[in-house]
Amino acid sequence: MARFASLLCIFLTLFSAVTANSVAPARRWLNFGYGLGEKVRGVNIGGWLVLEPYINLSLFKQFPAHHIPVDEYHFCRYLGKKECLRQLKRHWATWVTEKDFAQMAAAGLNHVRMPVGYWAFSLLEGDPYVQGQLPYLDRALRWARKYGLKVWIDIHGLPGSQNGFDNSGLRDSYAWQTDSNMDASLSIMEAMITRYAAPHWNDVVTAVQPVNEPLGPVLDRSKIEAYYDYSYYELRNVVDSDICLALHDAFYPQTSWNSFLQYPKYYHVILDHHAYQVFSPGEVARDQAAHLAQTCVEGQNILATSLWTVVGEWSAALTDCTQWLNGVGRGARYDGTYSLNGGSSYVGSCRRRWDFSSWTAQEKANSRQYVEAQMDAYEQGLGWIFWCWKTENAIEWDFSSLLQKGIIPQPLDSRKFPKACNF
Ligand SMILES: *C1O[C@H](CO)[C@@H](O)[C@H](O)[C@H]1NC(C)=O
Repeated sequence: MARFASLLCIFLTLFSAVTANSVAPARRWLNFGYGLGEKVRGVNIGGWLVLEPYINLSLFKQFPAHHIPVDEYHFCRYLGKKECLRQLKRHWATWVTEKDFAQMAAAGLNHVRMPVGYWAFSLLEGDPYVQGQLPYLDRALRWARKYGLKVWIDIHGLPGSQNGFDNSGLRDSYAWQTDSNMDASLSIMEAMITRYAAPHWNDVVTAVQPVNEPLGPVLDRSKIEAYYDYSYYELRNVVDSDICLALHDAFYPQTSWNSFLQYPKYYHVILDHHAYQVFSPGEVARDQAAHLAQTCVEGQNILATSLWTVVGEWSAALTDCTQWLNGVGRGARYDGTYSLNGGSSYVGSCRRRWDFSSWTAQEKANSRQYVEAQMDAYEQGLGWIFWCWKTENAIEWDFSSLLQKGIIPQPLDSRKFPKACNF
């Protein structure tokens, strides 16, 4: 029998026995005041250990225009392992440095989410990916420790891809839930948790996330839940760690998780919700008032959710204009050039959106107001983690750059546009 299926049977028996005895386990001290009013304010290091074309455009522009890889899988396949490793080593070594962590701390941030692909832990037969990421991840953890930042380790891509997004490593594939890919995923999840939930990292790694954005509607939800259950078991009962388990809502309503892994039988479980308003024609067509109204709805949804909630990804984007945001070779919905799913219709020109210096004062104000409203809404829960810390040229997705431009408030809780919602 496939490992996942047999594990599931063993697990269901074992787990009910174990948890029945541990209704009130000794809670070891958590290194951050989750649930005690301390708010998560963080950034994701996107585009680092998992490449995304829109985050570091020039890496992908070395290829002929008709042969641009759409994701890291094809990036390495086109270059071959030797050259891929050479380029990625340089990228891993330079994309973030100690200075970035110092700047994060100085900006008032307290969290960093670090996405990493399964291939950093284990390669499947025939994979073009290269390895060597983990020493760089460990070095980043030591910098985070030095500047008092807490870290979530997030498996952003699993074998076969859990969502078909380019940011899973392999675009347009949805094969995560085959027996062999689930089996491989379990081993990889165990390796990640064993390595990063170890006591040695407990002062800095405060959460592990076994998978990013499993695309609920095309997957089997019961297998997602089984994978989450097993991750909890691995973290608490195998590795014996009390750090948080962060679980993405799989694009289901957050409240639909209100009877899943609940306190007090389960504890330190965080529901990770991602909030973007640019990935459908209806969303990019919203005006400022409609974007803000939706932000307030997000805050209400968080208040209705029983698990601890962190918005583990969000951005300042009011358009999908950033080049290749929707994937290499795909246009933007905002200017009507999007090519998939029946296309899109024109809302406005994308040209000026790439260049912050050409934004009008009104556009700058809208952007800041949207950021402030989101921070307020997401702090109705445990807080937020912005996507990304830095980019090459994607202004609406670049916290460090928005910080310099005065779009991100400093200090983080100062407000130019208070009370967009009634929170
Ligand atoms: C993105 O990648 C290129 C090519 O490797 C590199 O030279 C460049 O500095 C990167 N961009 C940023 C903003 O770091």
